[in-house]
Order: sequence, then structure tokens, then C-alpha cells
Amino acid sequence: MSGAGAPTLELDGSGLRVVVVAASWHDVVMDGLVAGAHRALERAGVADVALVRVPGSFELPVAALHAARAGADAVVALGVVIRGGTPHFDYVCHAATQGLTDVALQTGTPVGFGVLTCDDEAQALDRAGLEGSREDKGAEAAEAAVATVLALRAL
Ligand code: DLZ
Repeated sequence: MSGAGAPTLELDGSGLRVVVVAASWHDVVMDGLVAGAHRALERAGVADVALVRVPGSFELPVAALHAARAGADAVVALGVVIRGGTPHFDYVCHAATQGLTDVALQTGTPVGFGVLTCDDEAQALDRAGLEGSREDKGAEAAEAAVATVLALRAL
């Protein structure tokens, strides 16, 4: 999947409470994703931002569920899973993706999906919003979460 075609979003997220849930594997890439999400939320005027760290991407759904039940208007889920030589990659990716989807649908709380699933670390660094990265997936996930809250409120 390429990053081409991503929308440019002008957002007013003032008054929203947003919880960023972030895994801890691959710390350099994670630092970039978390910083990108915070930059995007600040640009959108979201003042009430909390950050919750969990060990790995497998733990993101339960943290997102807890945040949603605790009253977050939106959750931004960030993680990095890098393919290795075992099927573990597929299990962790599937659990994170399906689990976060379930949280959004069961609670009605928008969940921005910022989990990178990459073949190697170079791919992940290129999407991490760091100096020299081509993409900023942490920011994209944060913007998507805020935009979805605003879209749902307009219904
Ligand atoms: C076990 C594991 C492996 C092999 N790789 C990653 C990874 O690339 N990214 C990530 O976020 N987490 C990884 N994990 C940890 C699992 O997500 C989870 O934390 C453990 O299986 C413990 O439940």
C-alpha cells in the first residue's frame, strides 16, 4: 500500500479528549510516531492529550478499549511490527488490526490506526515522521481519529 493519495485535513479538535496508546518495540520509530501524533493533535487544537505506553502492538487493543470506556473522544493507536522469520508477525498484525477495529465498532469511539507493518526497519523509519522520513504515519493516524470524531458529530 502506498502513502500517495492521503487527504489534507483542516481540523478543529478543540475541546476533544484524545488518548494516544503506543507500543514500545522499535523505540526510534516509535519516538517518531508518537511525536508526529502529538504535532498533529497540537495543530488541530486538541489540548487534552494523554499518552499510554504498552509493551507491544498485541496489547494496543485492550489499552484502546480502556481509553474508550474511560471517556476518550478518540484513540490514536501507534505501533511498529517488523517481519521476522516466524509467523509471529502475522499473528501480532492480525491481533492488533482486528482488535482495534473491534474496539472502534463496539464502543463507537474512533480509533486512528497508526500501526506500521513492515518488512524491515528501513521501511518503518521511512514512515515514522522523523527527519528524512517520506511519511508521517503517527500524524496521519491522529488526524484521521480527530476527523472521524468531527464527521460523526455532524451526522
Ligand atoms: C513478540 C513480538 C515480536 C516478535 N515482534 C514485535 C514487533 O515487531 N512489534 C511489536 O509491537 N511487538 C512485537 N512483539 C510483542 C507482542 O506485541 C506482545 O507484546 C508480546 O507477544 C507479549 O504479549
